[in-house]
Parts: sequence; structure tokens; C-alpha cells
Amino acid sequence: MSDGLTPRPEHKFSFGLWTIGHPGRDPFGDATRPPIDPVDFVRGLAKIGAWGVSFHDDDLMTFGAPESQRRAELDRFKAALAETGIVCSMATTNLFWHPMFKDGAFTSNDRNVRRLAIQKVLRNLDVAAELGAPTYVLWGGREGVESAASKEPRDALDRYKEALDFLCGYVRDQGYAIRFALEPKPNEPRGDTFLPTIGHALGFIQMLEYPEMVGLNPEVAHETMAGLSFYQGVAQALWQGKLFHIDLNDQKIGRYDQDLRFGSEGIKDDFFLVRLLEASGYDGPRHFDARPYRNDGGEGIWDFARGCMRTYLVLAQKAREYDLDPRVQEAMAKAGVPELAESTVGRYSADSAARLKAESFEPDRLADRTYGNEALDQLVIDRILGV
Ligand code: GCO
Ligand code: MN
Ligand code: MN
Repeated sequence: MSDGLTPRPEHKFSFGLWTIGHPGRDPFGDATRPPIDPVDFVRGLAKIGAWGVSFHDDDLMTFGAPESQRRAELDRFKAALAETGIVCSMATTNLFWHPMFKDGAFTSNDRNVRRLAIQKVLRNLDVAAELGAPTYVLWGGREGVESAASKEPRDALDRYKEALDFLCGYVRDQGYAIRFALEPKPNEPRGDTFLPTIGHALGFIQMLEYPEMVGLNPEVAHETMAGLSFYQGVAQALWQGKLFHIDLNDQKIGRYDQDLRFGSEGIKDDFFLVRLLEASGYDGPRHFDARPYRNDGGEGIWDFARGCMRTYLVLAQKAREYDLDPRVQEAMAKAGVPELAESTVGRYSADSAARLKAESFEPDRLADRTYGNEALDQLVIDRILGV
């Protein structure tokens, strides 16, 4: 089949072990379907044309189990990867499930919890390196507060930085080819999370000892929860060379974290997102951090996974058609889209400043210009709706 909508490994679609296999547990109800064994998960991914898999340490190896058991669990996963050709594209740490993390991990007020959290990451970095994962995600699940009285936020940021600097030092020392990707989220499970948005995380990275080793893993749902445009945030991360990984899913604005199937809600933002990713030269995973509707099960969970990939490919196709459409090119010219790519004044020199100060403009004529954005945007809508 070459309709362009069949997922193939070169599309680099990946899924976390906690996603398709999510048992449907929520704060109000128990699991609605059985978990999937990691080996079956990897085989299922190969069957639907996916390329990669990601994992939390605890998804793969039983927390607290003897080393021999953890080794056996890891080895059978490795065998499944070898058997299917599925790549381990990202690793991360569960620093949120165990009750000891209730006050945070890197930013817990309890120094021993903080030390244990860093130890847990160090140990899983060895696993990540063994599996060849190039990216290590740090989602700040419990890093935050309910009561502002409970932590001095500047101390928390010091401790966050201390942890990152230490982990980067370890990776350098071991010679691992691993980079870190911070995953911002505004809230949930904490009332307020540290590093709540893409912008906060980008600012934080500049304060680190090895800023070149740390980038972002932004997620559609998380920026949308905060009422922000994911597309604009990802564009800035790309602009700063910081898009190391991406969590694709979907979300209604202003709700709890819904982790919906990619492309099932915010189609217009998703259209521009896919167009941006495809045009930007981003060659990392198209990673889905989403979960099937809780009332689905059986083959339905694989329908969910196929749907994430299909919608991505449909939007990529629509984006190509949009950019080739002569009416779009004309409307973009009228809107001045290519004009924004031209330099405004160039580098500063005393001469060019003097020339600019002497130049005369016609403000009323400039104000008279129209940009044709209504027509341009309608072309977007027509393309998405397929007319
Ligand atoms: C969430 C997060 C997580 C992380 C995952 C990897 O809101 O639950 O998106 O799914 O992405 O823990 O760090
Ligand atoms: Mn999420
Ligand atoms: Mn995520």
C-alpha cells in the first residue's frame, strides 16, 4: 500500500510502555483492562509499523526486586527489541508513583528523598545506555507544591539545578551518548509544578552547568492545559536548538491532563505543528504519550495507536498540499509571510543607525496596508476539511 498513510519505521513513530498499555486507572476508578507485558508491547508495535519504544525504569524492571530479577526482566525486553528491530528511543525515571515522592523528588524537602531520586536516575541511566537510548526525559511529576508556604521556590530551583548538573556530570564521566530533555507541565499531580511551561524550562536551561546537554520534551497536552499554543512553544524550542524529543497527544483547553489520541481535538494547532516538524529538519522520534479512552480495550487500544500515527501522516500530507497550493502561496505573499524572513536593519553600525534616523516613512500608507489573513486562514480550514 502506498497511500502514504501506512506507518513505516522511517517515520520514527514511538510509544511509551505506559501509553497504549495504560490499564485505564484514574483518580475515581480502578483499571478497566489488563496491563500489557513489555515483550508483547514491543511485538505489537512492530506489527503496526511503529519504530521505537520508551520506558520508565519501573515499567520494565520491578522496583525494589532483587538485581537478578531486574536483570532477567531487562534481558527479555532486549531480546524482544532484537527480535523485532524496534529501537529504544528514550528512557525516563518514575519519580512520582512511590509515596516517598509525595513531597517531590529532586525538590523534596527531605534530603534523603532527593538523594534517592538522583540515585534512581543514575541507575536507570546505565540501563538507558545499555539499550542505546539517546534521550533521557525528566518530567517533573511531583516537583512542585500545593501550599506556597511549603517550599522556598528559589531553593527548589537550586536543588533542581544541582540534580541536573550532577546527572550531566555522570553522563559525561561515563562517556554515554545521552542528552536530557525536560518535560514542562503546569500542574497535576501537584497544584503548581516547577518549570511549568516551555518558556520556564528554556530559561532554566541557561542556568545549568552543561546547557548544551539539556533540551526539551514538550507535550501537546501540557501547554494546552495552560492555555498556550503548543505550536508557538515548539517553534521557539526549535529556534533555540532545544527540541530534543516531543510528546504528541491531544487535550481540551483548561481541563485536567487528558492524554488523548493525537489529532483528536486541536486539529488546527496539530496541523501547524506537523507542518513545522516536517519542515524543520527535526529528525527525532514522533513520540506518542497518550492513552486509549478508558472504555476501550482489546483491539481498541491498537486502534488508538494506529489512529495517532494515521492522523500524523494525514496532517503531514495536508501540510505538503497546503504549501504547494498556488492560492496559498499568493495569499502568503499578500500577508507578507516571506517578507518576515528578510532582515530589518541588519547588524548595528553608527552609519546604518544614522541612515535609518534620516529615512522618512509614510505612516498612513503603512496603516492602509491589509494583510488578507481572513482569506489565508480560510485556505487552511479548507485544506484541513478536505474541500
Ligand atoms: C504526564 C506525563 C508523563 C511523562 C512520562 C515520561 O503528564 O503524565 O506526560 O506521561 O511524559 O512520565 O516522563
Ligand atoms: Mn502528560
Ligand atoms: Mn508526557
